[in-house]
Amino acid sequence: MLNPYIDIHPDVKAAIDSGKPVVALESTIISHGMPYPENVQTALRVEQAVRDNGAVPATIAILKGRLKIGLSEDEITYLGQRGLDAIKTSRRDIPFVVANKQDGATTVASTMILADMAGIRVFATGGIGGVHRGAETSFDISADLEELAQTNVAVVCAGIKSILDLGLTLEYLETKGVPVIGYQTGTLPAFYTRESEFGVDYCLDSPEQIASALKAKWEMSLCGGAVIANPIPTEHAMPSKLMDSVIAEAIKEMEQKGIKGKDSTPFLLAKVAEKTKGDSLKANIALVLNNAKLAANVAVCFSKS
Ligand code: PSU
Ligand code: MN
Repeated sequence: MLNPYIDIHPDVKAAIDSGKPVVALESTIISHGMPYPENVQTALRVEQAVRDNGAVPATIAILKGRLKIGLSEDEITYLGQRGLDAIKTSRRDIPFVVANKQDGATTVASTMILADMAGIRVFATGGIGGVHRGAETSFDISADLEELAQTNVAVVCAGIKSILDLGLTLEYLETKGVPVIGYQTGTLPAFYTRESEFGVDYCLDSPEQIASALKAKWEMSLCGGAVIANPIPTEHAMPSKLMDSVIAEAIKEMEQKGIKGKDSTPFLLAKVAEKTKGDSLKANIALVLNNAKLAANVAVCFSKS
């Protein structure tokens, strides 16, 4: 039974009730991941990409304390305009945002939680949180990883962004039993670039193969999610040397300013966009659209299986 805090958009509800494919989309990427108005334009284009590929989009957020599964165009615009004034909401924050009737932008972790409440199994975003560089002293490990360990939602992303420690993030996911699937690639994509020095656990070439692995996992009650790493389209990939130096500078500035905790990721994303004069934003938009398409294809196959 659904909890009394949830509102499901009628189109999403109709799709869920009739077993049609649905793709969840997060909202921290809208409020904290991109500037206005690109954030709103992108969120609407991502929804359209899901529709164009045969699934129903459900952008997830908390508005005035209500858990929203599927937003209207006006609600997406509202959230995009609120930007950093919306509360970046991860698992620990949900009850407070709800009790105080606030606006919360959901991270990967909390989007997975709300998608699961509504019975949505496939989710598309740009990048997931992970183990931050220097985590051996800062202990900064995203709650996204713990969520992937326990909640049955598959997350399509463009791999792991190198603001994070890719190797440690993979180790953490392995410990927690979370598979990292490369879509048509054996190497882990690093968000802005198609490749990194790390491999994926499984290279799968089709949405059908991904859907059947997910079905087998969950039918055996093996709890938890999966990371589906989809490389950025070649024409939008950024030079890896450039990104390495930009990210290193951004991390240095973050340390000098003493920025920590939940502010780290939004700070780094904004700095990288600033330092690449918007090129990284273009790449970000292209990869999210690409992920929406793959997620819709997987959701279609999953709904038939
Ligand atoms: N990575 C991106 N773009 C984003 C995020 C991560 O490339 O917008 C957001 C996602 O919502 C993710 C969150 O769940 O940042 C992780 O934040 P933290 O590291 O504080 O857990
Ligand atoms: Mn963190």
